[in-house]
Amino acid sequence: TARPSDAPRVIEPKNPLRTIDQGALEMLKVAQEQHIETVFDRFVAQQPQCGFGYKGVCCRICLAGPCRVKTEEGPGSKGICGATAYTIVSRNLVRMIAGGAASHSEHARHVLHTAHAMVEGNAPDYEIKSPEKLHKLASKLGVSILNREDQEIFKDVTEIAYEDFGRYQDRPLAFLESLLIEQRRNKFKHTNVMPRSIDGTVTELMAQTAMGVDNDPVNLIFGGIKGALSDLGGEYIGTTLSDILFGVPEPIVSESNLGVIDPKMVNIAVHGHNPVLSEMVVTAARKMIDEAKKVGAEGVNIVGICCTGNELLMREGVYLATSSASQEMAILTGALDAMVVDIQCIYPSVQQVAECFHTKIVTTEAIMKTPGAQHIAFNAETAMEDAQKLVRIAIEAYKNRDPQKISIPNERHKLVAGFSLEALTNIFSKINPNRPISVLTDAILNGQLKGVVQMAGCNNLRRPQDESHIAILKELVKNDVLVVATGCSAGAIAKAGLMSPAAVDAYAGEGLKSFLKTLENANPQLSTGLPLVFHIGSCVDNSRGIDLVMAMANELGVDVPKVPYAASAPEAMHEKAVAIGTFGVAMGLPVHVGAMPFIEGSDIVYGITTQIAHDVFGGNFIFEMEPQEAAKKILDALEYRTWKLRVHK
Ligand code: XCC
Ligand code: SF4
Repeated sequence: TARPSDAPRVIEPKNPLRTIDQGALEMLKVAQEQHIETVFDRFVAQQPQCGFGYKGVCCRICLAGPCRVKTEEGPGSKGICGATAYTIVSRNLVRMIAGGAASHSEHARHVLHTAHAMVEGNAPDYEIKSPEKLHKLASKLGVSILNREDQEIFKDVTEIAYEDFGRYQDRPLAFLESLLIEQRRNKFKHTNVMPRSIDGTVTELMAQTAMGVDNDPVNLIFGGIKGALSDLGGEYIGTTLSDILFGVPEPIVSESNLGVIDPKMVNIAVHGHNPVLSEMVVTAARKMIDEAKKVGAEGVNIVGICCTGNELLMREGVYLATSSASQEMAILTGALDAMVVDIQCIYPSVQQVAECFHTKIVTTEAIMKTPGAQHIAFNAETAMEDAQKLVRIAIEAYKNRDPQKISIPNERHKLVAGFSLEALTNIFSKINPNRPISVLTDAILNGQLKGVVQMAGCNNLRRPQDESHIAILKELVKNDVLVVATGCSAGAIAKAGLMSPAAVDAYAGEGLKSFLKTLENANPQLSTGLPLVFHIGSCVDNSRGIDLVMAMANELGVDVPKVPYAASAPEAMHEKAVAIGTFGVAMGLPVHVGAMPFIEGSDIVYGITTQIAHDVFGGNFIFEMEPQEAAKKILDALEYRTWKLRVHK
């Protein structure tokens, strides 16, 4: 069990060079020379962070608090109301999950509103880009597709999605159910964690964790699992509807790291998570080259940051400039004319950094504003017009660039992204058209691959940015693990040049190498070759990973806890990551987390997450900060499953 430590375990807490990203490191020099404060300085200034908060034993959910659990015994071992460490720790954890579920779902709701506006004829700039995906989803949801217009079908699908959010309380989430294999559906029903509405579950969790309500850690954590499953339900709505509206990702070539910012172009960074507006910005930019030329630029260059970047990279091949911890660095290049932000993971500091340059920050969502930044409200009805306004702001700002202040790192790396489950299935089907997923599962059964790991999650500066992502990735691929990646983990890998076909020879073990080569030979249409790591998308696209693991379970004829598939969030930061990790465990996966969540203040809660969860759901958390150790534990978990599978086949 856990050994509570008194303060966060931070690597070299006083060292301001908290990144291994070469592009970010170059910009960090500029920041230091110009005395511009960044996240790296603020991280150091926060050290040492509060040990009570870190252990999860600080409660401030009622005005009698804050209460901190100070001792093991006596009145000081409880909050004023009598809440013990296990109650306080689990309540805090569950509220983080609720926050994550709310975030992902709000993102999905926004895509849904846009889809709904479109089928009602109120969003003329949007269309159904993937009727195939619509038909497939509709069939899974029980919506008739025979002799019906796509618009009609989509309307029914959006109705079901709205019901999932909250209109319906008498049945489980339809989208979530359609994603699950039967064994998991039954498991969630029997353990009473199947959510009935996303909004209802988040509200219920807030009520359950309020002062003087639930204080049973097991009941609380099970509530958290239900919250995490509604997070997944929301993610899946986000992914599927985005695919229908903007297209299902297919392998696509692009580049990553700050060197993609082009001094000769008007540069616009799109940052956040939601593709609904940024997709329009990309289209608008392609049409506005002439306007850019009028101010002396060669064109408009859209670059992505965080998951908006991932969404656009996957579908449009937009360059991925950088990821979460280095978002300020894009502005420090002095050549970013505008940063258009939507929601989540946007540092409030970007406005302050922008004020040292000519860069315009523009917020676009009603729930996300920044003092000093311009706000252009997104409106589905006038999306293209709004997008053009945004591009025009950047073109105007370009005129104010200070050439003295421009310094763009040379760092940029080729990559291949766009591996939706559909794309992967298509690649596998060239070898086995009838049972495409067996290509993957057979490679595991015959020992060519050790299994699959889904790398996900953020940056967390307790360790140097990207260091853990890269170290764990290298260890996994060397040991013949097929890695799929999302979010800022995918960002870390891309920025370091490891999402390229060229990286295969340098880093893949023999088994993985031959597996990828076989796929390549069967798929001559993929002229670029296959990369070392398959980018499966943004944070909400972690649902694609779940889709993949369900397909593998089906193919193998087993429940998920037997599938050699693990997840890893080496540098988890956001509440969303807590929710994702939790649904991973509920799905039956070993889930490595490299940034300790705030639970060490209670051995009971630690035990529930690492052991009891395993007994009930077949998945478990692996908390390990040290990347080499983490890789070893992930490999062990995979090997155990693979061994058992082979024995029983
Ligand atoms: Fe945010 Fe999605 Fe985390 Fe990156 S990985 S820091 S949540 S952008 Ni999802
Ligand atoms: Fe303190 Fe209890 Fe109030 Fe929490 S709910 S702040 S432990 S009195």
